[in-house]
Amino acid sequence: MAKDALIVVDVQNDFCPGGALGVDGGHEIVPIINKLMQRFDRVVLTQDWHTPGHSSFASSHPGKAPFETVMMPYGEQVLWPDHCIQGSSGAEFHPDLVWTKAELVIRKGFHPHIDSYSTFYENDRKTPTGLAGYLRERGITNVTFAGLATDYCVAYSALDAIAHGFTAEVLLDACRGIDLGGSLAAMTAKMRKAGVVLV
Ligand code: VGL
Ligand code: ZN
Repeated sequence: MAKDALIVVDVQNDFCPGGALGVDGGHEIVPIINKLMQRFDRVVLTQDWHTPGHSSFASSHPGKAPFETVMMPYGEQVLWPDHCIQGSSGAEFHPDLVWTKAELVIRKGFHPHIDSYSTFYENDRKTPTGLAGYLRERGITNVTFAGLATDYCVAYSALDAIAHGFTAEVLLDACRGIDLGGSLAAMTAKMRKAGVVLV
């Protein structure tokens, strides 16, 4: 029998309206996720957790604006407004998120020179966060995703879950997307093709 975990991705102030990288309707998923957490026996949260001056920030690249791209040693990287800086109020979980039940908080994006969308691997696709080992050791075989943003951290995480041999589903009602240059449609198609169950 499948053993399930709910992974709540980056429900942080900076990804909600009014935040540094606010996702439209980001706050609307908070009550939905609060209910979901009660239904799952195992809940993991992820938290985007960048160093000040992180290399994924446009402000770290003179002449570059947010949402432009640069080449990093590991490939193309979108540049973001400064967001989710370690210890800042923007990096805190949304104040209405009831996350008492979470058994693990996975932080990501804390290496100054590598961004991390996926909660399994950083954007160099080589540096693991340790989540796969944690899930395996606990006998978890199916992971369900909710959170922000659908087309970045949620999608990359769901694709990596499949790559690691877990079954994965994304609860679209409990996610909101950034949608940069068609990224929402592109990543949704990619997830479907990889075998992620989109609910
Ligand atoms: C995210 C862009 C930059 C996300 C994090 O949580 O989807 N997107 N950092
Ligand atoms: Zn980030």
